[in-house]
Amino acid sequence: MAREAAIDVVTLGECLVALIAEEFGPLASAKRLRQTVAGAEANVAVGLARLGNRVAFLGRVGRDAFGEAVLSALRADDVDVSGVSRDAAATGLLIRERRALGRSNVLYYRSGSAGSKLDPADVEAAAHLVLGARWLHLTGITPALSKSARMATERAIGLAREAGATVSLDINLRRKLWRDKEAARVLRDLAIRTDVLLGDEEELRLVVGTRSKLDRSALVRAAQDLGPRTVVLKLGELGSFGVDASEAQVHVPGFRVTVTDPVGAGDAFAAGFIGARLRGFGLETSLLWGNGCGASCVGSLGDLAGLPTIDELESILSMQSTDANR
Ligand code: KDG
Repeated sequence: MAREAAIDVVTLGECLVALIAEEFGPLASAKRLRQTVAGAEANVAVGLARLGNRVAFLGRVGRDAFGEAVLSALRADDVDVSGVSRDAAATGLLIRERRALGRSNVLYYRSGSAGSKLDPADVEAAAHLVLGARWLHLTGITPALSKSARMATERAIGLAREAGATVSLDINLRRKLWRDKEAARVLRDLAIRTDVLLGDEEELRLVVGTRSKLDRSALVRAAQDLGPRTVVLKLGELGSFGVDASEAQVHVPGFRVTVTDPVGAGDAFAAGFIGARLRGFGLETSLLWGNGCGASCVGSLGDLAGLPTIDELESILSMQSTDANR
């Protein structure tokens, strides 16, 4: 008898409070910091929930006010937080500036945080959620947090494999958390065991292990050779490029959009892409959904504010046709 999945997607990692400078410029002179909630996997969880999916987030937060803030934000979007426990350590915090041009500097206050204490026992305690899900989404941030968080990631893959769920990995290289050499080794080892691999050019090159500049086609092919059936190269404002088991490669151009805050766009993209896949859409439409969610996200300050509902996404998509229709 077919098993009715209680949850569509499970994801795990560290959800933090983010204090984001409201005005542009260096953090040292920021006057106002806006309190929001962030964390790549939690962003994807909220993005998928807004698209109508049943999503569970696993992790730890502190028994402090910021832990409360994280839980309230996830609950407000109907993300299942039954797999989030409260830890004696503090909830992780990040503070970031806003830049009109170039990357924004980020300060992390997360070493030894509650989120970094995630361990395989947390995944074991939520095994029913992972075993009942259709999809497990991971990012390269969680294994960079601590040895126990890395082992939790491994355990989640094991359970998802047992359940026959699809496993995706968004590389999300965070150089403030680990060195390239270790990141490449660990992330390649994870990529080998995933079905869907997402990353930008630099991240895919790191995982593939090449210093040479490959063209898009060769890069996604090389990543596919590691094991994932589907590889997505995120191109920012230029859209996205992907390959899947059909072997066809597709480029879907990005949306023209006024950028208020680019951070979180990659997570929004992942939510859109996975959301489309879960509805049975092909590669091209899934890339389009990813682009649409990414474009919607960058229009608002903070990672979560601009994540679209399904109605909002449909209205965005009606403004753009795919390559095939041009
Ligand atoms: O992708 C956005 C994330 O970078 C942000 O929400 C914080 O998860 C985060 C991190 O570890 O950098």
